[in-house]
Amino acid sequence: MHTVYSDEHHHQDGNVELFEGKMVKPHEIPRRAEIVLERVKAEKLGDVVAPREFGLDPILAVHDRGFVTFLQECWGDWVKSGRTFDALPHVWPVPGLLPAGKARQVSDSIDGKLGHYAIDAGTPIVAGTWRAVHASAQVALTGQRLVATGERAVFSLCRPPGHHAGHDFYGGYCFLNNAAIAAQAFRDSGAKRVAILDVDYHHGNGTQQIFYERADVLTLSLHADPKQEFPYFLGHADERGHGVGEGYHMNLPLPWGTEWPEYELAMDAAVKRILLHGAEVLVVSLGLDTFEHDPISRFKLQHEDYLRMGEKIASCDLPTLFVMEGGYAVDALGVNAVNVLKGFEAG
Ligand code: SP5
Ligand code: ZN
Repeated sequence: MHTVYSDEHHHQDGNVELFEGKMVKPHEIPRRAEIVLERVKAEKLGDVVAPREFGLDPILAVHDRGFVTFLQECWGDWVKSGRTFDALPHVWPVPGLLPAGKARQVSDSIDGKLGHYAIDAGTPIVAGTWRAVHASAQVALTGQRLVATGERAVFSLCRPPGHHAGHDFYGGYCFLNNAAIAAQAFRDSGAKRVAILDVDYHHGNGTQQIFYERADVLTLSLHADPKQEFPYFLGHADERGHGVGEGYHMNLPLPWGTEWPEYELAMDAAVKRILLHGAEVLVVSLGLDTFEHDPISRFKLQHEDYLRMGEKIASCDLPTLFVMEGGYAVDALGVNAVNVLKGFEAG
């Protein structure tokens, strides 16, 4: 299996995230991608290839133009306003703030803009953020092209991750939704039915939102119950899509403490739904923060469980693009990610 990788991710290297009431060192760090790359090479998974450049069009097929411009210009505006440290929001337009019928307006102030587009204060924007997130999307798109032109499976080693980013919002360490951009590119290169399976510990709220009213891209997410975990406000089992998209989203929330036997049952339900959809291609949002020693998560999957996860994904028998998402037990991240890919190849 080829791995697509770019060093550009190093440009996203924030100093702080707001976490449990404190400003702490970010969990989402460059070392994450390095250690996965090292394991890919050590295990001889296959060639490591550089991304091609597909430009902005496939990004704008998923994301709002004003939002993308904000991501491109944020750091410059932040610096112009006299700040030198990481850009984080501190005020948000909660739904009840505005009178009925009054639309939200984007402020001229960078602080207003940050609150407009961000869902959390855990996702720092720094000088190199746009450069890194643009490259991360190109890594996903390059993997998409390889699968669309005949590879059975490709690993897009994306960083920063993407599944919390929606049409016009960012957060949860995510800026552009790499998996959604790739899925849309599959549609635009001729696939009629696509599925996105999200196995990150956290609910893939951005992916859910982007495809919520569509029947062509089936989205499924296995995650910690939002009653207990980030992103807290959605990811419930009764969110099933809307309009023509009704029935084309599936949430499988699981409780803290989930181990492989329960996780496997949820995966079986997901695989069954993917096959029923008649998907021609599968995109996997591959988060490894379900690991028992993940520092911010509370599932209990073990190293070997990731081999089984890969076999289970292979049982869909579909051309598959793996897109890297979360996972913060950094020392174990390479082993766990590559175990999924090796399990897939054996399956
Ligand atoms: C891509 C990805 O995995 N993003 C995750 C972002 C999570 N950020 C907020 C984490 C809040 C965790 N609070 C700890 C709850 C105790 N289990
Ligand atoms: Zn996660």
